[in-house]
Amino acid sequence: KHSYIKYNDWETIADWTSNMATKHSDLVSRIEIGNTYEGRPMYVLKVGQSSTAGPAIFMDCGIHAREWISPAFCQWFVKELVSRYSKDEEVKNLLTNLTFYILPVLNIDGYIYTWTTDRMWRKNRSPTSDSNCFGTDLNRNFNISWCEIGSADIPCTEIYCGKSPASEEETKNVVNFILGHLDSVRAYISIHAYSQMLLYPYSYTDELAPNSQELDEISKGAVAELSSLYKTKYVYGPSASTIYPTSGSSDDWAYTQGIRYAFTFELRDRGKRGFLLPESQIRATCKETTLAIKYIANYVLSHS
Ligand code: 0X9
Ligand code: ZN
Repeated sequence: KHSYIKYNDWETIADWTSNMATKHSDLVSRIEIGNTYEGRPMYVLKVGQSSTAGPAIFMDCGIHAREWISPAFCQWFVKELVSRYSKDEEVKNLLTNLTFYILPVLNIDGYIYTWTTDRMWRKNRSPTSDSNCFGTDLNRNFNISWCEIGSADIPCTEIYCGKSPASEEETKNVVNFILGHLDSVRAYISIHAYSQMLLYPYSYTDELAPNSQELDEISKGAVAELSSLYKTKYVYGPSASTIYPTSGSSDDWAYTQGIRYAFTFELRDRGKRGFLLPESQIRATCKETTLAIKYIANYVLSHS
């Protein structure tokens, strides 16, 4: 049975996407963007008052299979939007004037594998040139400085970049969706765990992004909002120097497609439980993160 304060398995999440679209058909529709390597449909929930063709925000969760708090957050955020639409002027204003595209689990095959076989699995589940090793790191597979830094062309590593840029079905489906919506998508937000960080481009180089000052200001505001609830400490900054350099990541790719507001969140905690964040922390983590995302959404709305 689905719960916002538990980790849900994929089947439960898939049913939930269908139910949200049915029960809240005025605000939510479900879009299939293609299949995973193992053939499962990938779903994006489009949330907003469908009449408006305004700006849009794309958010992905669950690129990395073991980061269970990430899909939990995407589910929570959709619930927050639909349940507060009629009672909360801020949410009403957001949903009237912009569209959220929310991908609750990007790496579905990997997510299922963490439930059935290996809780610490990170990558997707496609075969590689090494018959002993499976999986590409989808956050190294995008076509931006592909396989140059903070990634490896060795299939058995956790940061394997894949056999070519966007070689993976999951990557291709996201790329095609974004390219098809480039006229409206103003922000790309990728949700990971853990470390309590808010990162903005670039990650593939130490150079500062053209609007890095603006991204820094937004991050400062978003982190202030997040911390206002439970005093959770976050650091923010350019990804390469704040966490470590990576190439082929989704945020840098989106940014170089012209999406000027690109962010990666690393949610709770700072390492005590790490990827095994207890269910008792889902509610607080989702509540504080919601404040940060709303802050970014309000900024994007008033600057587009
Ligand atoms: O290594 C990663 O992909 C991210 N850390 S995680 O522990 N969730 O795997 C960090 C990504 C930093 N790079 C970008 N923001 N591009
Ligand atoms: Zn991650």
